[in-house]
Amino acid sequence: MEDLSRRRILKILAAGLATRLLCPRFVCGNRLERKGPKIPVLHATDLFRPHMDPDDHWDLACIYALAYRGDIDLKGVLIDYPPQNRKGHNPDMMAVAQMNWVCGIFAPVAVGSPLPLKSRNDIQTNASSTDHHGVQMVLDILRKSPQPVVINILGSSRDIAIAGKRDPDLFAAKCAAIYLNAGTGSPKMSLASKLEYNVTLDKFAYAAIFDLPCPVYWMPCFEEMESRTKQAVREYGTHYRFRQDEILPHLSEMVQNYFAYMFGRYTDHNWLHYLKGKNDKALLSKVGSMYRHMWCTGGFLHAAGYTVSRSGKIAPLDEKPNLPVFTFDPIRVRCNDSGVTEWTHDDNVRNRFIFHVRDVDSYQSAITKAMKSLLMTLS
Ligand SMILES: [Ca+2]
Repeated sequence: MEDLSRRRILKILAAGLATRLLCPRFVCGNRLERKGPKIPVLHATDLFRPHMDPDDHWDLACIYALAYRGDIDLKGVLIDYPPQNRKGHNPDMMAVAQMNWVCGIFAPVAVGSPLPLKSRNDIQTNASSTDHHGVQMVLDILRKSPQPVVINILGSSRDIAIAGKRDPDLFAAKCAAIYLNAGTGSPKMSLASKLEYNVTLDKFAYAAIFDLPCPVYWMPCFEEMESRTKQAVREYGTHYRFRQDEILPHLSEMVQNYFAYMFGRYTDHNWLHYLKGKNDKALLSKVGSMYRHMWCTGGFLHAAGYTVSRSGKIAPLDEKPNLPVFTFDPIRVRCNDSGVTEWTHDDNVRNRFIFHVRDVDSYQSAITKAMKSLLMTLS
């Protein structure tokens, strides 16, 4: 009996070693093993139930897929306080609970400040501890993390701006990078330009992010607001779109249920049983035929150490892949109190970068394929 167990253990160890030798960088299969330490990530998002723009639910699934693969250590999810005119919308704790459960991880979740900034240096000294639920989470995660943390901003910049202005030394030491998904990437915005939605959520906060003493990877949502109506891919805008049935039917039954629970606008508390139930095929087929506008995917991959080839392959950055479909270029950038930006290329700058689409013809298909392969790793 003892011999049999020993033989089985040796067999398992030998199989593990063979897998490592056969797969050059990562272990084969869905659960990947990173060479270096996982990148700590804090995800700040305007994720609501019922949903507003469902792109944040797609983004949440992508960030959890990176955590599930072992690329990142998801330190927490910070959800914006619902905008003033959206009283029926609550921070979607249930979507976070579902993704935590699907991935077998335990990321905490907090809610952002309801108080708009009064200036770009406003740290809201009179705010209550509930007002600063999210700000405290940001500061706590940065203080406790042995490694510097990447912060993704997908909605309002408010909580990250307050945290950064309250403790700039902490941000200098412990914020690895902010991936700022907001604004327009035209090199010189006119003062009359229409502001992008995430900027309008808190203009002072958006401006404050450009002041912080940490690297900022700026991901303007559009090159200019006029390109939104044309829906074209532009060099200095992250926007792309995809038809949802390019990806949805290829996902696991549970992940399809995660999306259906959001698309169905359920506001009950049945999140676990819904996740484990049968797929609502009629609902999934209806939403499958709809297009989804997206922005943030390239930044998630870049923060985790990847880029995307023009054919849609996710490629490690340290292998310096040929012809990536996007890069981040060093820039000198200024943002005034009204959220109006002005920037120029500058190879000497080490802490400000702009997202640059290197091939506008293949970006949309490449990034959609990359997202599909990422989400298909979730079981
Ligand atoms: Ca968003």
